[in-house]
This record gives sequence, structure tokens and C-alpha cells, in this order.
Amino acid sequence: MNTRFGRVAIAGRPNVGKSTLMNHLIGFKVSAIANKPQTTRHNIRGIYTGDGCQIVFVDTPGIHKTARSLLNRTINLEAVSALEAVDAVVMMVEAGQWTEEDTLVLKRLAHVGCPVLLAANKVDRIKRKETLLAWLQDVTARRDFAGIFPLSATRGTNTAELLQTLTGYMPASEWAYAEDEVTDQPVRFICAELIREQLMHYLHQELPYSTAVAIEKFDETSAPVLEIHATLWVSRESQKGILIGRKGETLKRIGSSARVALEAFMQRRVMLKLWVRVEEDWENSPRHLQSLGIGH
Ligand SMILES: Nc1nc2c(ncn2[C@@H]2O[C@H](COP(=O)(O)OP(=O)(O)OP(=O)(O)O)[C@@H](O)[C@H]2O)c(=O)[nH]1
Ligand SMILES: [Mg+2]
Repeated sequence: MNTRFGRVAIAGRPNVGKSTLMNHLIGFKVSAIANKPQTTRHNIRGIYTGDGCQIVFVDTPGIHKTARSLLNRTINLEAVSALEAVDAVVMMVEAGQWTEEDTLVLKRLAHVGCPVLLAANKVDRIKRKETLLAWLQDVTARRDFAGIFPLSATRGTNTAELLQTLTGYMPASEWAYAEDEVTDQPVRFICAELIREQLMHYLHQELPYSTAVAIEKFDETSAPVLEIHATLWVSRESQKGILIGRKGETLKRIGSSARVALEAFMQRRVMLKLWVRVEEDWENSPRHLQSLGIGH
């Protein structure tokens, strides 16, 4: 057989650039990116196909220390569950930094049987390259990594080399997906993520972490415009006003940015309607988390 097929988990602490790398590798935006920790809450799968190889990348939520709410604990568990049944793991860190949370990730990877590669991301931020070498030596003493890749996910530096090495670890097998598929997850799920990405961008402090998106209507048959209705859940009455903003301005901004992202993903015109609703302390409600599909 001359095709290869396998799965690769991308793991690491929050905000190191895992989702950015996956989107870059598959050449399509399926995972939300924001300059805030805990942007990703679910394992998001993106499919790469090229050079006779198909790889299902699993972009995991950042493994973090302060697991106060049920939501936090659930997303940590979700990340760890992705480490099973994969053919390789990319552990991502930020080049030049090592934190307690990186140590925590390393602990979670201690018993992983497959090869673990280290991706030291954001090298574009390192001004003095000679410091990187000493730092890399220090980091690689912490575990016997199958490969070490200083890279930049935003600029695409060294990412092709990482991909090539990963390809070598994929078993000879038939492909499981069509060549042009970029994710095996329902489009409405990806759409909810793209809407939430805008919440991460426009809201500040604790608010992004107290919001969740539920798609209420997603009618692909509606022509010519795809109609999407979504509820934005917040966990306190006071947050509702902040999300909506003065004269509804914040919500309007979120809505129009989200629509642009949805149109790019769906490759068609979208009409987006958003509602804001309160579910008191939903981050600690098993029932509500389940209804949002978090943690299954
Ligand atoms: N300078 C620089 N910034 C980057 C690079 N890769 C990602 N970023 C930025 O880092 C921030 C976090 O990126 P994400 O991809 O959302 O990080 P993540 O690891 O998925 O974060 P969580 O989902 O919260 O765990 C974003 O602002 C990205 O634009 C890089 O190579 N260089
Ligand atoms: Mg992410």
C-alpha cells in the first residue's frame, strides 16, 4: 500500500498557538484562535491530505492549572482524552519560555506510548537567536522527544519540516476521508466555534470565559442565503448587558465579524441572528455543559 493514514494530537498549555498551527497545516480555518488562554474548549479535528498521506490533527484545549469550574475540569479531561489512540503527539510550547503548566502537560504525556515531538512556537518573537539554542537544550533534557521543531505557526517557518516528520510516523493504510475534506465534525459545530472566536476577541476579562454558543437554527437548504440562529449564553444577568453593549453595539460588532468568518467557512452568504440568554452559573452545570456538547 502506498498511502498512509494516521492521527496526531496537538497538546500544550493555553495560548501557545495549537489552533493556529492546525489551521495552518490543513490550510483552512476550522479552529478558533484568540490571544486569550482557553480559547479552545473541545477537541477540534482538522484533516490534512497531501503527498500520499492523510493526517487527522486533533487540536486540543490548553491543559491548565487553575481548574476551578466544572467547565475547566471538563476541558482538561477533554484534552487528555485526545492523547489516546493517536499515532503521534505534538507538544507545543512557546519558544524561550517554560512554565509550570508546561510541566503539567509533560506529566500528562509521561505515559503516552507513541512518539512525542516538541514544537517550540513563536520563534518570530525571539530577537536573539543564540539564546534559543541554550533554552532548547534545557527543554530537551526534560524528555526524550522524537523530534524538535522551533517554528512559527503564523509565518509558516519550519512547519513543512514538522509535517514531513509526522508523515513518516503515520502507518501504511487507506485514507478514511475524501481528499477535499478539512474536518469530520459537523459544520454547525465549527460555525459555533467561529462565532465564539468573536466573543473571545470582543469581550474582556472574565466575560469570554462565561459565554457559550449554541446553534439553534442552521438551515443549509435555505437559499440563496444560509440562515443561522445562535444563542449566546452568559452566566449572570449583569453580563448580558455588557455583551449587548450600549445601543446593542457590542453584539452588532460580534455579529458582523462572525458573519464574515462564517461566510468564508461556508463559502456562501450567511444571515446570522444572535440572542443573548442567561443560565445562572452554567460553567458548573453538568446538564448545561452536556447540552453545549462540552465533554460528552
Ligand atoms: N508571534 C506569534 N504569535 C502566534 C504564533 N502562533 C500563534 N500565535 C498567536 O498566539 C495566540 C494564541 O493562539 P491560539 O492558536 O489560539 O493558541 P492555542 O494554543 O490554541 O490556545 P488555547 O486554545 O487557548 O489553548 C494568538 O493571538 C495567535 O495569533 C506565532 O508563530 N507567532
Ligand atoms: Mg486553541
